[in-house]
Amino acid sequence: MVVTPLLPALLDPPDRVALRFGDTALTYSELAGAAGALAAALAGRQRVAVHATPTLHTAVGVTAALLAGVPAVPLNPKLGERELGHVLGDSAPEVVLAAPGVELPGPLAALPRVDVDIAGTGAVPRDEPPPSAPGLVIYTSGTTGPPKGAVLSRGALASNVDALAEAWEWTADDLLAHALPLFHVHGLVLGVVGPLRRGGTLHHPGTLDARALAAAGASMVFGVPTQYHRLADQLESDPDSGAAIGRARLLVSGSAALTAVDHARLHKATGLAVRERYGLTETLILTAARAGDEPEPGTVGRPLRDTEVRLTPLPGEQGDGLGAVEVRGPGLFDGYLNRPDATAAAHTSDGWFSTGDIGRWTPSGALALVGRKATDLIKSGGYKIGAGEIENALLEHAGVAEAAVIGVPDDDLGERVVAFVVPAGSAPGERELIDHVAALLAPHKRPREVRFTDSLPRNDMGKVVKARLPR
Ligand code: MCA
Ligand code: AMP
Repeated sequence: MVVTPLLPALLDPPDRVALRFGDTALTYSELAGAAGALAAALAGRQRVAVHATPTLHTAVGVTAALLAGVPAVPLNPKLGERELGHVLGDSAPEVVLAAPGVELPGPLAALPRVDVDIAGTGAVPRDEPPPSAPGLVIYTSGTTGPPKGAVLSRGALASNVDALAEAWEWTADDLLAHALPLFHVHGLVLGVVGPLRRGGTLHHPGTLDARALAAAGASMVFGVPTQYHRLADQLESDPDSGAAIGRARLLVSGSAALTAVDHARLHKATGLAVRERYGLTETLILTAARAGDEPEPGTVGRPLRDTEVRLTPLPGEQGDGLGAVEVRGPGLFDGYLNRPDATAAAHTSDGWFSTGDIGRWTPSGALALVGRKATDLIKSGGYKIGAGEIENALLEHAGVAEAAVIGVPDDDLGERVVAFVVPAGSAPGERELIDHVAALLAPHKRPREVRFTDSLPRNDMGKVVKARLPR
């Protein structure tokens, strides 16, 4: 069977920059050489971990794994020891890809290491696995327990970025700029696989700074709302950068809701209306505001080609148009690694994936998200954070008798993590508890604030009622 390549531009390299990180760039020929050489070193492996710093090395490493047909597990380089131990135990990679000279944390350092040589020269393999083969395993938080690895097939990656290309009229001529982390769908699938599959260019300036972005000359920009919020702040005193950024075709926001205030501020500064798109790690992107549509702030656009989205009325709330967002389509994951129980629980009895989000349709056919079913999921800076994971970490501290973690509205982060703690005996210091969580989990999961209390509000069954905690 002839398999259509996932990254055709690497087989017939155009004369163009493929990847630029800061001041270092690789053309398509150079990328084909470096990733081809690395792919040869990976051939035949079952799974490979990638120490996913926001660098050219990570993009080359993941590209090589995709060329070699070896599923890649991109790892947040700042994972705490508990989380890293879990992810490595669960995904069992045979080797780790890392930039030369970079020191790896304990359990990762124990794996056989392959350094990413961005100057390598090798041939791109001509054979690749079928679209049904796994391409990436991306870890995502749930409400309780440790993160789960979502297995994304090569076909899901290809069809999703192709559907987005159609929605955004995305071509090889586009220069995409973003400063996203490379261990999540947003930065890695949309932000790296996306431009490489088109044969276009990615520029990663490190941060979504107004001047750096203005200098990039991007035609498309991707970011999370926290980045756009900070950009809007900068542009208030930098109209020249606003005008330069406004020469882009599209500013796209996702991973969390962009506020109407930031929509308006960015429109004023750049002349562009930000387009939102919506998705999950498990589903890839589901809906998007099209390039040709006038975006409606507060909505996340229409379903992508071949993606079905339905709203199932919530129990006891029929008739108001609100419903649980459930989906089917070619971008959906194959399941959570080693977790058939969790995979089954995430689907309805008739096989649709339950996103956990609540939405309604607008008269124009766009989806508006109005909330989430679980109060135990927090979105901070665009990162999904399970409250249970932080509560468990807090409870491991001798000074904590009870803990409840919530997301509190925050202008910059969307939500910020706040922990309510009933101390065991004399209260430990707030800093001590924050540092305790930071040692076990990724830094973005640590509470920004700890509030000590005598008791937590509980219902008759003894369950904590988070809605009664002061926000
Ligand atoms: C945090 N810090 C703290 C505390 N809390 N330090 C002390 N005490 C605390 N309580 C640390 C942080 O860990 C960080 O440290 C530093 O303070 C600054 O924090 P902050 O300003 O919040 O973060 P930032 O480093 O400036 O990053 C903001 C960010 C980031 C760039 C918006 O949150 C980000 O990259 N978000 C993107 C998330 C994303 O890609 N989501 C996609 C998944 P240190 O510097 O040491 O770390 S969703 C997805 O893929 C789906 C499909 C979708 O729809 O896209
Ligand atoms: P993750 O599991 O980290 O991929 O996060 C997926 C969640 O991010 C979704 O279930 C939504 O709650 C949220 N999300 C993604 N994009 C948007 C958006 N444009 N607006 C609001 N929420 C979003």
